[in-house]
Amino acid sequence: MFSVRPILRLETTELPMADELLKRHEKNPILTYKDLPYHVNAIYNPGAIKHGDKYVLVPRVEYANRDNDLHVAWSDDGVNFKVSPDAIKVPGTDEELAWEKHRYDARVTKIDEWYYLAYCAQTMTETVRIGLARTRDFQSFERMPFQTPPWSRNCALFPEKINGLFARLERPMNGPDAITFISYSPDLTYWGGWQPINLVPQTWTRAKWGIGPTPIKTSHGWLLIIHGVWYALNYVYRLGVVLLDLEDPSRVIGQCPDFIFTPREYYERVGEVPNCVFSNGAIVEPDGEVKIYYGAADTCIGLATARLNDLIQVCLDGIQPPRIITY
Ligand code: BMA
Repeated sequence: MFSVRPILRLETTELPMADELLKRHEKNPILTYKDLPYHVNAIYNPGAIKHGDKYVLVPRVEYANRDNDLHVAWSDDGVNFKVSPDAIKVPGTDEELAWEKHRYDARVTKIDEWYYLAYCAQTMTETVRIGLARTRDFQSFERMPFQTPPWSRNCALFPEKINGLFARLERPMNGPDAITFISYSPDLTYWGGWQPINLVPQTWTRAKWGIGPTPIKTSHGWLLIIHGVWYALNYVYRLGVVLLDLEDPSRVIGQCPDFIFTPREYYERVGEVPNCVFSNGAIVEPDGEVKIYYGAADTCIGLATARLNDLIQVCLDGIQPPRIITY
């Protein structure tokens, strides 16, 4: 668990505006299609974790035929990554592999000595469900049972058992009625006890919302970075943050009403899917810095950093009443 220094009530003027909590890295975008040794369309939406003293990303690579698969990228400093030229191989029968014409949006969770990758497994005809693989070293991978029937996306395992059971978040549907659920399992095969995660809807999440990276355990609750979507001319993808109860993570105990990150830079505004920042990977450093890796415009990868304390604070500040503007 990441225990943070006690949060003092900060003067309003000292706490950055929600939209200024994350600082973009000066080397952004840190990975682009040019980082593969052959012709690809895009690299984005990486899962992220530390393995020993190495930073590991599991990005989605979109090839020149527009199939998608997961690769591994390694770094000593969390900024300069080298991407493996080959996709991760998850052994499977023909039937299993037919579910996985595309693999993408992996959330990486360490439980005991295993790293689990919960990813979107999508067929040729775009039916999508959650696949699960595990590895100890990011070199060889074992297949685990499919986690859901179709349709489900945005899944992450919690990094420890809760009340003696594995726990996960996933979103069984798409569209405005899509609800993120928590469920529990004794063995990562049989799941039950579904409970919805009841966020207070905000305008910027109204089209849909889903989880971001694997939940982060803190002394104040499970910190969950989310994505939220609403229309401009097209969908606009932004990031937000909520806090879930440690014992019963279906309970939202804090929620920042504002988004904390929104497309502003050229590489976030322009690309395959414009106006999109989407994160499924974050790493918390021992000093409380959170490295948030994100896909920008479904085209490349950016890095933004925040203070864990600040992210918790804006959740605890709570749901603000609607701002009433009088003319
Ligand atoms: C979501 C997922 C993400 C993608 C985003 C924007 O629904 O498919 O992988 O980055 O849309 O296209």
